[in-house]
Amino acid sequence: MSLWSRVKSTVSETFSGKVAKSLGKTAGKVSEGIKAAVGIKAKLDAETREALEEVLLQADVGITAASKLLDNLQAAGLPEPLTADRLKAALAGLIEARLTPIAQPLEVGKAKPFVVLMAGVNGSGKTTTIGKLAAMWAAEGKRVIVAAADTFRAGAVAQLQVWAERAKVEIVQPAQEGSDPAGVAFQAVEKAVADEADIVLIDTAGRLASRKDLMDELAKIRRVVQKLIPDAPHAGLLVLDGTQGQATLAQVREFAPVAGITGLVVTKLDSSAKAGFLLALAVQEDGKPVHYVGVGEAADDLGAFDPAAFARGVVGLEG
Ligand SMILES: Nc1nc2c(ncn2[C@@H]2O[C@H](COP(=O)(O)OP(=O)(O)OP(=O)(O)O)[C@@H](O)[C@H]2O)c(=O)[nH]1
Ligand SMILES: [Mg+2]
Repeated sequence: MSLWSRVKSTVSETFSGKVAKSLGKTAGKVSEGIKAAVGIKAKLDAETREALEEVLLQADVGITAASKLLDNLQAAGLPEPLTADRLKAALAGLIEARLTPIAQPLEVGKAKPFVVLMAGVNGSGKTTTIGKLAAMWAAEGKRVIVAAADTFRAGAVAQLQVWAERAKVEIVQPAQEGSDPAGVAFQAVEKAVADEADIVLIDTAGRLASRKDLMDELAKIRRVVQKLIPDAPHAGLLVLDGTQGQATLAQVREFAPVAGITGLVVTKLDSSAKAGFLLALAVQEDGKPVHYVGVGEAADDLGAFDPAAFARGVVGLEG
């Protein structure tokens, strides 16, 4: 290893670099598949197209998004002989273009306090994401309060407490296990108003959308918070487990109306072999913005969704 590359690898890695690396599981399949597909004919004919479609489907891109990408690729008229590198570069450009419209930052300065409700299925990464966001915003000098409104799972409050201590932010906790989650959310927002805090992050218990009683509870949290601030929660973030691929699309449809979902966070890209599902999210007509992606369990393993880094990472292009 040269001195320079050793220096580069020890100096703090950029988040985009982390994203590219974290996509290795998906990229491995895509990269090998592209090489094999191009190896057949070195041109983009029907047979190559079919092989590429198979590659995209394996990465969980989904049939609709895969067809659109391949139509774009054919329209681009790639020079022959087609090489894997040329194809990867072209595909990365097209993927980036598809994802750019849904890559939108979350503007937390729009209200004070800015109230964020987190929702999602069990284990999707809600509490971890709250911890990471709290750490990030606190480091920017914002005053953050987290609300432990997961009063359902034993250990959920303690888990959030660890994150709150680490991020040095305040936490509002239930009086006892099983307390009304809406009450905890109310108290946290009330405190944020009194203390002039900038951001409130409300953690909620994981739930399946098929449980109407539990979904009603999310609606109740929103209603109760609205008694204090009529246009709150200002953001409803649905946390999607990136390892679940296409299965997350149904979660978006089901949670959106009840939980007032305004945007998405995609976690566990580092463990996912199905990261292509973000393209399926992007081609949906009501495509929700993706604000953040998670690439690991540490506090700094969360960052804004960068479509260029994602696109290059997912096809296995360096840097
Ligand atoms: N590798 C990896 N693991 C993650 C990421 N985000 C969360 N996790 C892990 O996923 C597991 C579940 O995370 P939690 O934050 O507890 O998920 P949750 O949605 O709050 O879970 P419930 O409250 O039980 O519904 C934990 O082991 C986290 O460390 C990520 O981006 N990458
Ligand atoms: Mg949790």
